[in-house]
Amino acid sequence: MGTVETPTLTLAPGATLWRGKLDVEAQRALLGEVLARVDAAPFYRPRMPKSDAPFSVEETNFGPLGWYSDKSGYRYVEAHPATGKPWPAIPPLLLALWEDTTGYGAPPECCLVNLYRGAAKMGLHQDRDEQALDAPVLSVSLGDAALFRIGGTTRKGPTRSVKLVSGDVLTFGGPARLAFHGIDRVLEGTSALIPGGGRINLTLRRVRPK
Ligand code: MD3
Ligand code: FE
Repeated sequence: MGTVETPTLTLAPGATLWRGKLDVEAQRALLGEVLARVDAAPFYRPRMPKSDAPFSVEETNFGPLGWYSDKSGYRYVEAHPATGKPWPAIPPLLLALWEDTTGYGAPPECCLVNLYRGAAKMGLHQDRDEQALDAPVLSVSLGDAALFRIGGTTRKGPTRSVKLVSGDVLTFGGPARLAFHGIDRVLEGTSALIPGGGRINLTLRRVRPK
């Protein structure tokens, strides 16, 4: 699928960076699959639990379950909050990538799509709304480069910063599955891939046990 063999980098035990895994042709093909689905499931701005403050990131989802956040809390939902329709199917290119890289014996159930424009960022957090914590998480970066931060499984303690560029793929399994992570900032204008600019991150997760 237009993937290239590049050295993989271990960022932390269980956290693997497949730098440049998708070549530009594969990035364009994947972006096409993403944008075709965004027409039916448009980006919306989630809100923080309790405070109701808007995220700086816009989101949508593909797959049987979508990750959603509003004043009531974080949860997985089966339908788009604005259209009420089921989320579009996960792009086939991503299902193939999941098989290729994770070896997990069941497909992902959620593809969260994050759109970063302007000053959008994501604070340090853990992904722990899933029951299937034995499954790895897979992330694909498209568009502008970003500064990604990853630490350990407690909020305090050392972190490291890694620049992610379009076509990079990350997998987080085992001890890295509950690592704190976030996006400090996006380096605006570093890629021309996305119409209108910005960065799209696709995160694949298994939610329920096999
Ligand atoms: C490390 N998204 O949506 S992807 C998220 O680039 C999220 O949009 C970021 O964190 C983004 O929850 C980072 C990299 C990532 C995703 C999931 C992880 C890193 C992870 C799960 C466990 C550990
Ligand atoms: Fe996360």
